[in-house]
Amino acid sequence: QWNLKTDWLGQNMHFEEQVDSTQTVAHQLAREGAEHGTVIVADEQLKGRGRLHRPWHSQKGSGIWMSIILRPDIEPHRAPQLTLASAVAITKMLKFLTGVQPKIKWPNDIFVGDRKLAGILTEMQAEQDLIEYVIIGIGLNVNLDQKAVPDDLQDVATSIQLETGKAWKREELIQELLYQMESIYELFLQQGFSSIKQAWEQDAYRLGETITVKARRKEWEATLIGIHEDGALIVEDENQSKSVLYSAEIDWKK
Ligand code: BT5
Repeated sequence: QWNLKTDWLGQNMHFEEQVDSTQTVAHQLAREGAEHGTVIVADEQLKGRGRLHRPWHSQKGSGIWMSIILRPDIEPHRAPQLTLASAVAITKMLKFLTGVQPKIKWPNDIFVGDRKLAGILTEMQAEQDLIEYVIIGIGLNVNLDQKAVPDDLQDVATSIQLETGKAWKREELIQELLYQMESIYELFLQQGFSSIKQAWEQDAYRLGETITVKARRKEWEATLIGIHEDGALIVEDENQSKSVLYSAEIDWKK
């Protein structure tokens, strides 16, 4: 049914009509021992979630709502790099298949113009210095038309259909997405995050432009310089002083 091009990613695939959240299902399966590369896809989520318990709108049939269980043999502090690697896989798939020109907003958003097309939620279970599993949640709006966009997201969200003017088969997108994810994951494990840095920066949003940074309980204007070898965000303030940030929110004036 899925016609996957991967060696291992998604070879164990669970499809659900309706779930609260594919993340919750994935945590459950991972705790029960689900293998590395297990994928959960749902047609509809009733309680899709983003970071910090923000809701993720996941209407029936309108997008790819997916969670991937990984068991990487890396130090836990490197898990956020998997978010950036996944963003690169999503942009590659979009450029290759749909012609949409996506931009990555550090750390976990995919934008087209000023609207959000996709978001990534990475969750990890670790004991001391050992990762038990990582779950990569991907929410990608596919066939969401303007009428179906909820009021509070009217100026915020977009979909592949809205950008290209036609409906897309989700199976085809998932097939390519998993293929790109698998290749990038293998590169990441073999050669480290720095091997993906260039691809990330190539599609980064607002590189060299002024953005607002919220971090360390402060908020300031800075120039977006890029990312460090380990995926941290690099910004420069007006006094040419650089900051390397592992946790931050960035935004820009619309
Ligand atoms: C994210 O959070 O962007 C991560 C979203 C991950 C969703 C996937 S779907 C499969 C898996 N199962 C889950 O339950 N979750 C994952 P964050 O950066 O916190 O952004 C959340 C914000 O995005 C919300 O506060 C809204 O403003 C906006 N938003 C909500 N739904 C959206 C949608 N469908 N399209 C665009 N923006 C949306």
